[in-house]
Parts: sequence; structure tokens; C-alpha cells
Amino acid sequence: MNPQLAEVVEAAPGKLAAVQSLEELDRVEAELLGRRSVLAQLQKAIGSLPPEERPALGRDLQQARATLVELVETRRRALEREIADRVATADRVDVTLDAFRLPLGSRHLIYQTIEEVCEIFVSLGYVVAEGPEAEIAWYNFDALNTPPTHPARAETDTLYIDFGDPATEPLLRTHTSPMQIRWMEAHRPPVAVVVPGKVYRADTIDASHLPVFHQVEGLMVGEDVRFSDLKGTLAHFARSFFGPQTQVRFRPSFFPFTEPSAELDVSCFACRGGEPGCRVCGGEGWLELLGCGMVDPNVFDAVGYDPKSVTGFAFGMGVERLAMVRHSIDDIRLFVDNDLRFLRQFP
Ligand code: 2U9
Repeated sequence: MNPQLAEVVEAAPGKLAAVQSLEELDRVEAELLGRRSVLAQLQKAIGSLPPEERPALGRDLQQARATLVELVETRRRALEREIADRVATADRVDVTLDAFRLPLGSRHLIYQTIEEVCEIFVSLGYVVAEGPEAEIAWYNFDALNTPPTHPARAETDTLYIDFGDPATEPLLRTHTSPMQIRWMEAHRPPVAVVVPGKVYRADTIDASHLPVFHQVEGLMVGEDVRFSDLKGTLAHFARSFFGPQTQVRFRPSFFPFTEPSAELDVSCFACRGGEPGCRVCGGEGWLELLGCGMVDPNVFDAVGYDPKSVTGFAFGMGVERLAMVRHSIDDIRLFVDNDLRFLRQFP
């Protein structure tokens, strides 16, 4: 073989072995096989050789090129594998490392309470329905036997959304009752529904008032639904929620949408009634729990039910109050302070 070519071919493996990157390999390849390579120079010079020497050099060139191409490609494949291995090693995942754990939160006590209350009524055959928080006066007041002159509709009591036209002016619902009106409009009796959700009042914040709080209200309508059904249902609820020893008492009350109306008290679960200075009931022996009553016939008229053929009872409870009574929480603001020291006590 031509000595110059032999030298190039002999030196090539060493040069290629030293190559560590694909860019470097491209440079060495150009040096061995490119336009300025020994091969290219000899190729150009072939024409100036005596004709009898040309075939030998031509063969040498062909053989040298084939050898060099093979060497370069072998190194390229090896290099690509080395690089892939290097990346895989650097990116290796240690599957034995401890997992990165996100701190796990829990449902807010108010929502836990809503769920528990609803479950008790679902077990009695009620369905749960939710409705809009922005309502119109018809659903929030008029259909509930609460005429425009009623003080609950005063600007100081209800949060109105000022859209100009008082007839369609939206307001933030002051109770979840408008949803029971919507429910009756959409369903024939018998009806048994509980409605949980946020309600809004123009109240000043203090230890027992928030302008946004939660209610669960319930409604049962059918033929021959009686006050005794109301008493049995709510006594069952009180015992499910506070324990089987719980006593209940009903005191007369007034609500525009029920007649007669009552408030339900439960016997104090801490002193079981009448320990002077009890930290839960203050010695009263009773805790105020919720309001209730027989649905006023005017409400049935408003939804197109015949008050002569159906009767019903309704009740409403403040969820914050329920949770405060049960857990001896003395300040309603704790529910919205988002202090984890409070929230973590109710996982
Ligand atoms: C319809 C008919 C009647 C729902 C009722 C109460 C009594 C009641 C209060 C409890 C504490 C509100 O959250 S609170 O401030 N509610 O005392 N609610 S009867 O009566 C209805 C509801 C819907 C169609």
C-alpha cells in the first residue's frame, strides 16, 4: 500500500479512540476523509501519475477509504452508546428513596357537620338538594309568606345586589328555604328534601355572628303529615347527632313561613340537665338547637300545591351553631380564621 496511505490507516484507530464527543468525531472524520485529507490529495494527484501506476493507487485509495469509513462508523456507534449510558447514569432514579409526601389536609368542620346532618336525613329517605346563593326576592321572601313590609327585607338585614330594577334585583339568600320553593315547583308531593348551603345576612361580626354562615334546612310534604311526624323526626335527628340519651323539648316560636312554629332544645350532653354553672349549658340544662314548624298554607299556595290536600313540616338549623354546641366552641369566628391549631382538632 502507498506508504502515506498506510500511515494514515495505521494512525486512525488511535486517533478515533481518543475522541470523546460526536463533534470531535465529525472533525476527525473530516481530517481522515474530507476535502483536505491525505486521501483527497492523493485522489487529486492520481491524474498526474504515469498510467501504469494509477490502478494500484486507485485500489489502495478505495481500500483505505473503506477501512477508514468502517473505523469512523464503529467509533460513532460506540460513542453514541457511551453517551446514552452516561445520561442514563446521571438521571438514574433511586427507587429506594423515601417518597416526597404532601401534607394531607382534611375537610373543614362545617362541611363534616353538613355531611353528617344530611346523612341522618338521607337514612330517613330524604334527598339532598343544593340551590343558588344569589336569589330573587320572590323565592327568598314572597313565596315564603314574607311580604315586602317585613323587617327581614330591610336593607339593614339583607345583602342586595344593585342591578337597578327592584323587581328582578338579586339578593344573597338569607336562608336556604328558597331552594325548597324551587324544589316544590319542580316536584309533586310527597316531598322529603334537605338543603345545605351558605347563607348571607347583613350582620356585624362578633362571637356569635358571621355575615356568611351555613344552614341545613329540611322539608317534608305529603298527605296527612302531622306535627307528631315533625316531633318524631327531629327527636330522632337530635339523638343521632348528640347521642341516644338526648332529651328534646319544643318551645313555641314564630316564623313567617310556618304555623305553628317551634324551637327545639336538646338536653345538655355535658351535665345531662341542670348542673349549676355547667360549662356547656351554663346551668340551663338545655341547649337551643333549631327552628321548625308546620308549613304555612300560604307557602303551598305560592308553589301551586293545594293546602287542603297536603300538609308538611319544615326545619332549619345553623351549622356553625350545631358544631359549636357539640364541640363547646365559644367563638364562631374560629371557623373562618383558618388557624391550623383550631382546624387540626377536627381531622
Ligand atoms: C319552606 C317552608 C318552611 C324552614 C325553617 C326555621 C324554622 C329556623 C333558623 C335556624 C337557625 C335559621 O340558621 S338559623 O338562623 N331557621 O328556625 N327554618 S322553619 O322553614 C321552611 C323552609 C322552607 C318552603
